[in-house]
Amino acid sequence: MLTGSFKTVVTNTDVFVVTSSDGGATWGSVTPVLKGDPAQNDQFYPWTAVDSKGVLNVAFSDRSFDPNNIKYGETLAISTNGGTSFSHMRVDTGLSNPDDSRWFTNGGQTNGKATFIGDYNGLAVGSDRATHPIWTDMRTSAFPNPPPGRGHNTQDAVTADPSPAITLTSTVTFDGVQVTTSVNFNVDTSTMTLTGTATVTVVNATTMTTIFSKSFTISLVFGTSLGIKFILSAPTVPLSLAASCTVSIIAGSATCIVSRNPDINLNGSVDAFDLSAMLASFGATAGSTNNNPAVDLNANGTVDAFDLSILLADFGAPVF
Ligand SMILES: [Ca+2]
Ligand SMILES: [Ca+2]
Ligand SMILES: [Ca+2]
Repeated sequence: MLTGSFKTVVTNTDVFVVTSSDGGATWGSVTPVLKGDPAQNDQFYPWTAVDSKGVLNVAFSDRSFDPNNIKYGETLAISTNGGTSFSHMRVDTGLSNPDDSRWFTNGGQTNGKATFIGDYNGLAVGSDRATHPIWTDMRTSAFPNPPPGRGHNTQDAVTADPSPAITLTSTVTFDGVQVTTSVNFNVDTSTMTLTGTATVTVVNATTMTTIFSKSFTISLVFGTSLGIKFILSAPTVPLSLAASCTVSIIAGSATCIVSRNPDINLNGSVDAFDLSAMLASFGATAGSTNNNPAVDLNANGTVDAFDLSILLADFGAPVF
């Protein structure tokens, strides 16, 4: 029994799985789909679907993204071991406020009427193993000017492909050369791996003569972080360049930033050697006795905080 205002009641519902292998005569242990911080606040309206490879998908509304436990997003949890453990990802791109109910409110005001966000969510998996969670979405940005007497009457259907292609081609002029970075990756959420190819091409910005070109084969496990960073090195002479690439599994996108190579000693990792090399020249400019152009990562003529932030952001990232 709940007493007092529904606005002030503290709730913390969760989503669980429990299995039976004998037609429901007996049941195993109850397993929470989310644990720790991701399970904070309310998770509700779960739906499950199993794909052709036996991967268990569970989608549900999730208030863990709002510290106030009001707005909800949508989480997709994935188990490759029959529900013993789960990885999870957020699949919505904007939170919904249940007080913006489409049926009984007007412009976000409840007008003393009950809010209503539907009776259940849905989830289906196609023969291509793409998962399709569906929920009542009430973000105001998608429908900022609802008709009079209606709430923010928008609903989204969202799909999450287990093997989406992530591609990027970007060209920048840096350090007097033109650098083109392209990536083409696939994501396998059942093995949590990112695989594909990346190419870095460096050409003379004036003559367009190729100075360096290399294609990299990449396979990286992204784990539960659902994001990954890696460095593509382009060992040009006299100063080695690099593209620092970040892939967001959730956004399905990649970005690559070109700089001088943060793996300053070219030993295959961005590490303490590189940091100490930078600190030895910190503050140096062209005329300084301790100047080292290789550690001026952004090529602005000074070994400065910009360079340090690039190195720290790349610290520990694998170098190809
Ligand atoms: Ca919870
Ligand atoms: Ca290094
Ligand atoms: Ca600099």
